[in-house]
Amino acid sequence: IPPEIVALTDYEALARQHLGEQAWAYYAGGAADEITLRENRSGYDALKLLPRVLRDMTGGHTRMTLLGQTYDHPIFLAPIAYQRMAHAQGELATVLGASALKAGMVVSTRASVPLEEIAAAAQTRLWFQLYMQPDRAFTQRLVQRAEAAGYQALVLTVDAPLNGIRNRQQRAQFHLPPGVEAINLRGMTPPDLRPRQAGENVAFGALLDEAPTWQDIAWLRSITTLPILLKGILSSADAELAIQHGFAGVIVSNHGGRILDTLPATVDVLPQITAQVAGRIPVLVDGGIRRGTDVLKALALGASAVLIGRPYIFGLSVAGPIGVAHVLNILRAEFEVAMGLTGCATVSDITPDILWQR
Ligand code: HOC
Repeated sequence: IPPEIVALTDYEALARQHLGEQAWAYYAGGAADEITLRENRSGYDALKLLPRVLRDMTGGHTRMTLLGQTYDHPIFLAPIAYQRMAHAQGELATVLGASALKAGMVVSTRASVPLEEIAAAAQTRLWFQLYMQPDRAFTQRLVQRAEAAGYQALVLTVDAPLNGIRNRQQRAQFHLPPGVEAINLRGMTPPDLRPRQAGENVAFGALLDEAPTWQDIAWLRSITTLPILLKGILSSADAELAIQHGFAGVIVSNHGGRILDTLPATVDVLPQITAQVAGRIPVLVDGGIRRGTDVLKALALGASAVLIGRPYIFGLSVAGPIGVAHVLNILRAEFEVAMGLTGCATVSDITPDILWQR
């Protein structure tokens, strides 16, 4: 690792060289004008911290419990598709980096390595991210494979029943490189990847007819004993529905600003959702987290944990498993410093009063 890489953002410029134009457009880009992509980030910068001093910090640590399990720190790896586009070993390299820092990792339905191989290489807790497929039998087999391989939770992503308008990818004429595919979906083409006739609807009467609804959740719960988190909500009404439908947790997410542009930053809607949920289930958040102070702010707003996406992909592309571990290590250390300097000895000490009110 070059010594000048000291912060997550330092990986970006290097990653751009390693990834090449198309993969860079895929990973770094967002939807349309990328307003949400930018605001996910600037939302954290706008929040200011208010330290408390002279508190007893003896025995401080970053450990936390989630869904009945203990984690060394509240930083997870978000599901990201096709990681062999960023590094030859793809998700196998990522899981080694995650294991080194004991970070929970959420593996994408569209991983480019078989989910069983990722699990076999893991020395950390894995969750499996699920896109429900119109073919229920296929979805059930996928869930059974994840259960059998030892994944500890399912993360149902619901904010992308169809893809966003990705102008940056279009301008770069993005296509998957040869040899990289959603290998866990072999034998089944997801609706959005099916060829379309000229003039055919892109959403209504097509993809949206096959998209899952709240009515499918009871079925999903009936085929698994794993806890299921709902990923991709921004509305407190949907958080309430998630509780009513038996979800074990929610992940506040706008899909990294990649699907619909001009959605609010996740950090801006987080307080309404944590207020609505009121501790009944854990609330996690992703989008825009680049600093330990961002992790601290998310927890102060009531999140139980955060997920990072692009930063670890950039680390992966530059230095494989070591890059992923380095990104996690930098962020975890920054979080510890931010806790220490605001007077929070444990994550349960992180409360809204460490956020400055103008
Ligand atoms: C219609 C499905 O998460 C990404 C991935 C894949 C999105 C699939 C959209 O590129 O953000």
